[in-house]
Amino acid sequence: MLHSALLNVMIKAARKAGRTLKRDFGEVEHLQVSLKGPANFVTAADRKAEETLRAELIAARPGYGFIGEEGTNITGSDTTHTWIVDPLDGTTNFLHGIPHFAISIGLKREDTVVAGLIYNPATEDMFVAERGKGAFFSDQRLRDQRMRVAARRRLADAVVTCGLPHLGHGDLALGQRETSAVQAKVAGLRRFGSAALDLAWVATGRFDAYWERSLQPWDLAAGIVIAREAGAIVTDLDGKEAMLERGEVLAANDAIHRDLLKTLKAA
Ligand code: 2AM
Ligand code: CA
Repeated sequence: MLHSALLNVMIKAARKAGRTLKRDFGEVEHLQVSLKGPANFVTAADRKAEETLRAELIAARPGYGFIGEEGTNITGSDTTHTWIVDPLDGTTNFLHGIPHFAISIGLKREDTVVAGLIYNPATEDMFVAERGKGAFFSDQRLRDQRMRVAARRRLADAVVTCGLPHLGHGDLALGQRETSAVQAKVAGLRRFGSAALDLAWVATGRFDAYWERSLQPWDLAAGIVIAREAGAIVTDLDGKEAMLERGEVLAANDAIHRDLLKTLKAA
């Protein structure tokens, strides 16, 4: 599979930032025993990755805007295009030496995300999509396999992943009502800690569905186009299109999406 010039730009940037992140992740594993912990080190790794991504993406598409989780906010001369970037999604996992984290790069044109890339440097899992052109997966062994959401139609067969409120973040009572309601109906409920990878794993069919609240645009942008191009229905928790504005998401195939939306609304 030959990727477009646009995807090649995104892949090159992600691989470059990913090499450094992977090296830093190796260091973090050794820092667990120090009293101060690796927090400052991780913040530095995060910033360094954003700086690499910004430099690479702006060099390749000079006019585009750029919004990054670590605070970069550039308005470009071409105001129709904006990169929406999370240099390290799943920071808590990274900090704890858990190899489930990702670089997420979305490209928004006007109000639509038209391209997305999610890359886990620890496993080299890479998920890419362009609007209208399908979604593709590659890793160390597999090259560019087309992705498709899982075909399971019943909640009773579904393995569902979610995000959960945690210390100082989100509505704990609502989270508990929602997880209880879903738990009672599904084959399994999971919490992996990276919104980007949760969406990517729905696209590959590993998870049947994913929902979460209290997210930021950079957690979601790339994953929205990747999941959609793999055949997922992706909406906010009202069943509408305001995922980025409301910071919430539900992604699944049509049948599971319909039933899960009903379950969540009733919770
Ligand atoms: P992060 O690792 O880049 O912070 C976990 O539920 C998901 O929520 C992760 O993708 C995490 O991204 C994201 N998230 C967004 N805002 C967050 C916050 N304020 N605290 C913790 N996780 C947050
Ligand atoms: Ca994030």
